[in-house]
Amino acid sequence: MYKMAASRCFMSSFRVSRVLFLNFTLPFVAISAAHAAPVTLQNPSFEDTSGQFAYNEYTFGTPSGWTLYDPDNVVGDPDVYVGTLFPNGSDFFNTTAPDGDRVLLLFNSAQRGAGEYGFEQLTGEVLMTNTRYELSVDIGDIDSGTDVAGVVYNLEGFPGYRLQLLAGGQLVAEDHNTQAASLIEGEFSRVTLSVDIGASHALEGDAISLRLTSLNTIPENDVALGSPALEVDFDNVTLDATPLPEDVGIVNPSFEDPTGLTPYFEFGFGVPQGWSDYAENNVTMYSGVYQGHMLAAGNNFITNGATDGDYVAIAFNDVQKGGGAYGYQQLLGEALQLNTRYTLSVDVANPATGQSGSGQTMNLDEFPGYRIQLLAGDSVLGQDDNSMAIGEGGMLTTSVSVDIGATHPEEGAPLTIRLINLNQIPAGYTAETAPDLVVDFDNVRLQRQFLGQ
Ligand SMILES: [Ca+2]
Ligand SMILES: [Ca+2]
Ligand SMILES: [Ca+2]
Ligand SMILES: [Ca+2]
Repeated sequence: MYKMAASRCFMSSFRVSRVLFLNFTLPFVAISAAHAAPVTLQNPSFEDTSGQFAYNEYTFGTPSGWTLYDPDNVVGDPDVYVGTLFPNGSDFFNTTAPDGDRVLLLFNSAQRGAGEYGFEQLTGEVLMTNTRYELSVDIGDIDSGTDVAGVVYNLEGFPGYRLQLLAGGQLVAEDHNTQAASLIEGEFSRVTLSVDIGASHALEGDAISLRLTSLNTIPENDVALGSPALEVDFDNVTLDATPLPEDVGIVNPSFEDPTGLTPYFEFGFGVPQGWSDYAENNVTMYSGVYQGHMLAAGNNFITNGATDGDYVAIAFNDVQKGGGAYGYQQLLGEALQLNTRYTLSVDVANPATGQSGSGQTMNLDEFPGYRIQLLAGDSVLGQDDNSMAIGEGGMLTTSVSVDIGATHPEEGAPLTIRLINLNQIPAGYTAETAPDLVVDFDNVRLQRQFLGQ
């Protein structure tokens, strides 16, 4: 049926094939932790005790770099202590401090249940979009014990904790005691609060602060525990900001737009909107070399149909076999940026022999090879040169990832994507005996991820 006359007059018979739409969720792209940028914090491990009152293994007062958070005026009672503890590895905790010598101490025996309190810190950073923030801290559930002065403390149970990430004083994300059940008496546990800020956020540009508190909740089994003092300890606070991948705009990335295409049964012939012709040896000038899109129904050339939407791009050839690679390219409205990872993903199909809507069976038994390229100016930044073995009727996702460093000769040059049918004659065939040589494409995506300076 592809053997249409060059004049492209249309057959009058019409038969619609059964249409199945199957969509696949593509796997989440893992974000490389290597690009996490730590946010500078003051006294994040509570080792700086300047300005505090030292007493045996304790210091009392507000740790340098931190600000008291005490909306209910819990702190100030003589039996509420905030400051630091030097765990010796046997009393109170089974280990020494997770980092350095000291940990933050929030101790309360006289204002139990009187309100949440703790410390907060304003960072020098502002909230950025397209960024993952990870606030991590070691949380200690202190056990009962005897201090250097010989005083015995009942510290059974745990009063709860809260970690908060704020911008402009407004809450961005919090961990409201979600890991309490996994904390162990006498141990520290590292807890991470993670939040992804997308392309927009109401608090973008506002100064980031973080807050660590004791919920100061009286345990349900308080009497059985002997009405213990309520204490939470913290150590080794870190805040990482990792740029998230952002989508780069592509016109008609899934080939759903029929604009400018000439319909013919499940096909639309022509160069899809947003894309332009790419051809070696002017191969696409020949009748019998078809570009366009195809309604990719399941069981019709592509077993599971289009992976995104209803249509795929076609690069079909039954007359110029081996005559030169061809396909599509798109010049993007995006210039090459330094210190950036670009990841180009394309679904590539090897259509199987099947019957078109016109009733004609097409022999597509082999595969002529594909090439996916990302260019800046005239330079190929990265490519997949036919690395995937795609079974007949199958469609697989390829990913081309390239890291651009601090300098690049094509900095500022516009990016181009190419989707190519290599048009290679399969082994064991000649140009005369080869089946029709077809590659299909769908779901083109390009992401950029800032790698840091
Ligand atoms: Ca420490
Ligand atoms: Ca405890
Ligand atoms: Ca599509
Ligand atoms: Ca095939």
